[in-house]
Amino acid sequence: MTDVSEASAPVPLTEERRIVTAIPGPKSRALHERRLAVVAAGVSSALPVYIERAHGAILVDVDGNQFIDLGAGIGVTTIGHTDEAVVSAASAQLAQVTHTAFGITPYEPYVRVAELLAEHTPGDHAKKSLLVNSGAEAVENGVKIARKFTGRRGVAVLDHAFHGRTNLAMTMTFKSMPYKAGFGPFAPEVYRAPGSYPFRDGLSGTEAAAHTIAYLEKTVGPSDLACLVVEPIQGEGGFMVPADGYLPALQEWCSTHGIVFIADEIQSGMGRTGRYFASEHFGLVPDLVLTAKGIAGGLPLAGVTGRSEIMDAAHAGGLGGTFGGNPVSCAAAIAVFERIEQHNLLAEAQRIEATLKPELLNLQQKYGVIGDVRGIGAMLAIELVEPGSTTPLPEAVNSIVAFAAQQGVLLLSAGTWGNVLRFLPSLAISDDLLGQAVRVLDDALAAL
Ligand code: PLZ
Repeated sequence: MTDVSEASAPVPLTEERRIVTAIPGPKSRALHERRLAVVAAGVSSALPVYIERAHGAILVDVDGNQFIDLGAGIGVTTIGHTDEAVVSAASAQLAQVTHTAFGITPYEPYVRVAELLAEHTPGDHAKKSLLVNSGAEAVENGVKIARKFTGRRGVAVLDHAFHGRTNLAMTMTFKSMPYKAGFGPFAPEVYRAPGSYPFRDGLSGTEAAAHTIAYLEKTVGPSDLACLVVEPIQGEGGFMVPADGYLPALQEWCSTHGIVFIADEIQSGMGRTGRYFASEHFGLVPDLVLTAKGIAGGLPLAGVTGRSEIMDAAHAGGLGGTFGGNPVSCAAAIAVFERIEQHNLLAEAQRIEATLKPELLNLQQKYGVIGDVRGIGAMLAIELVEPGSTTPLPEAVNSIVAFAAQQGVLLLSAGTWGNVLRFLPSLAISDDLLGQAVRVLDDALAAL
């Protein structure tokens, strides 16, 4: 090991939940005062406890409180916070070469990440990749490449989608508040169709797909569509697992009409659901796969990976960016792939589902407000409604999130109506910590 990685090696934390002050504690409150003076109001924080350290599935704040992290930085630290392999690979790369701009002078780690993405994304066809910095940038580039390849302009997306916050990605995102309100004008040529939301629409996959397709055929027509962009399991929208057969029917329609089928696997990918990509659960082989979040263990990196003939449609120099595929992020990503293989982390996602889902189903028996329990692997959710109805209960979600925070459990909400609690822990979380989190959730539900 180099001096650098030794200096930055994390001191082991105790794997425990521990609350020693009011939440937020005095140091967090003081930091929050400073922040309010200088950080734009539009940037908000769900839980304003300021984090000083993190490891595995534990966050430690500046006041010494320790939280069980069921959010993993919105599905980013999938293999755990400050994973040793990621820290040492990134530290070594940082000391070796931090930046050259791949578009000026290239380096090996970018090539290696592209090889790993080609190997692990669905399908055996020849694949190529572009690396960028964020999920939104991957979305923008996926659309850009699909347009260039097809010579068409239309972009189809689904109800409840989330694709990012840049102008095109924001346009493709469903929800107005907080993502879009007042931020127009929006990008042209984006067409939104109904999707599959079994809890709310009660449709089979075939029926829901027929709706989506009929809607797009009437409103835009397939010959004007460059691409259809779907999250195989919608993330911010509320972890909806589409009905059986829905996604394959969409993919088939796309391939019949020469529409590029793009899977936004930014939240659902990189092992989160117990397969490398959620597309695999549905038998999909997308033309392009978008990755970000979990790919680099917490460092900013995102990718567009897909059929070589589509990816190569863009002329030399047509794709790029200053920081895209940064060497330190690439080194971290290589370590993430190795870690998933060496520690059989896909099985850990299955373990988390096997531990957590039955507990959530038990809670559903006990509390009528849990209308639906859904998800795959370490991407699970409950939807809270007025008992016996589908009327959303966002206030209940807010109270549970606040209650859990006081008890040292960080829970994230989601959903178009803000009435979904999502569980997306790191795959490193122990069954013991999960059990503690469930007991806190039980108490929070009882306290409603
Ligand atoms: N596509 C499916 O989940 C990011 C958003 C957090 P970026 N989701 C978390 C927030 O409040 O902005 C996301 C996603 C899917 C695209 C994105 C966008 O990825 O890396 O945040 O740009």
